[in-house]
Amino acid sequence: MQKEIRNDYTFEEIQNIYNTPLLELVFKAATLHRKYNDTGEVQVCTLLSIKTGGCTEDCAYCPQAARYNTDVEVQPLMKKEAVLEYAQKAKEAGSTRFCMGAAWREVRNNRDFDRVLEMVKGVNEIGMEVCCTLGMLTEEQAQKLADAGLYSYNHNLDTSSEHYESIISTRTYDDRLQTLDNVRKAGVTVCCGGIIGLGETHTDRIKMLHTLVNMPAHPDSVPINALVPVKGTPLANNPKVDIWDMVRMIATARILMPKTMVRLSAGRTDMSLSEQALCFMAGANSIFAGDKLLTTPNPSFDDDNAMFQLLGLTPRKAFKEEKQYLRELFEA
Ligand code: SAM
Ligand code: DTB
Ligand code: SF4
Repeated sequence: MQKEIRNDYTFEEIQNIYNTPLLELVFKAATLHRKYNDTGEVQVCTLLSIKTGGCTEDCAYCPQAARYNTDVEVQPLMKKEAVLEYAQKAKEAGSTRFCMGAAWREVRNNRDFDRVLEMVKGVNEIGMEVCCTLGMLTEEQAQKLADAGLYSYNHNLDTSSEHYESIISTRTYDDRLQTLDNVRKAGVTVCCGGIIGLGETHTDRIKMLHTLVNMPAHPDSVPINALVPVKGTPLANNPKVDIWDMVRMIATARILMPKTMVRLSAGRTDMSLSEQALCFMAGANSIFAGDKLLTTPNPSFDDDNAMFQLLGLTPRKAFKEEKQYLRELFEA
């Protein structure tokens, strides 16, 4: 029998999975999901933009790039106390993972970074999985974050290396991969995924999945974002992402990386309950909760609570042990 946890996939193999007739694809993904994960559980994560806007980069999708005329107000790095208060509230509302985002190209070794390290320590002490997304990192910076208690680092590939060049010109795909390497070396778990709706082809999506699955170890978390088109950005008029594309992407990610947390990330405000249910069926097992992502809207806590009730889902506990015995059984 073909092993299920692999990092030697060929492009053609992934293409075949991706092009499976949709219901068959969802069935396969749901079957693997059930085998490796508790399918009734969805992790609830909270995002906070700790430094907003004014970014030097030219990511065509991003409302925080200084060069685009968007409604985002520039805000300097938040105070540690305000961040910890927000994290505490998020925990009380049932969130187990707290992700702090900064509109930086890269981390610099300055007082702002020292403050972020303090925030990481504080959130860790509150008892949440603490995650950051701060742009590019050196190996030393990744180690400092690890020492402060960082659980995970989010750094997305966003799309294929070929399409990347038409979306961002101020850094390279290799820069992204280098940061991910630095994170991995520091022993911090990797959160890495992408966005659909950037004008990419199906081949670009398959290539991105190919890069993700063949990393030295599968990312522990793969966010799948649907583009949130924002007025003022070059992609403001891109067409709405087709829900079937989202489902196909999630299902393929689930089949390729059975044990990974697949996050149904940006774009949920435009999805109905039944569309989100399909995404969970196809293997998504995490969402961002709270009425704001970093700068754009997200469904409210109340709407998400109602969705969990309706679908019989429960929020996943923090640092929950995976079903180790099942893994060992199936990997033998
Ligand atoms: N500045 C850091 C960086 O780019 O790595 C961290 C923050 S950045 C906003 C985090 C991720 O948010 C991006 O990599 C991208 O995948 C996602 N993102 C940003 N704008 C988005 C949008 N309009 N729609 C969907 N995802 C978006
Ligand atoms: C990820 O992949 N999606 C989240 C998180 N990682 C940091 C961010 C989505 C941002 C959507 C646009 C905004 O709200 O500014
Ligand atoms: Fe800056 Fe990150 Fe937005 Fe790119 S995605 S413009 S690096 S904040």
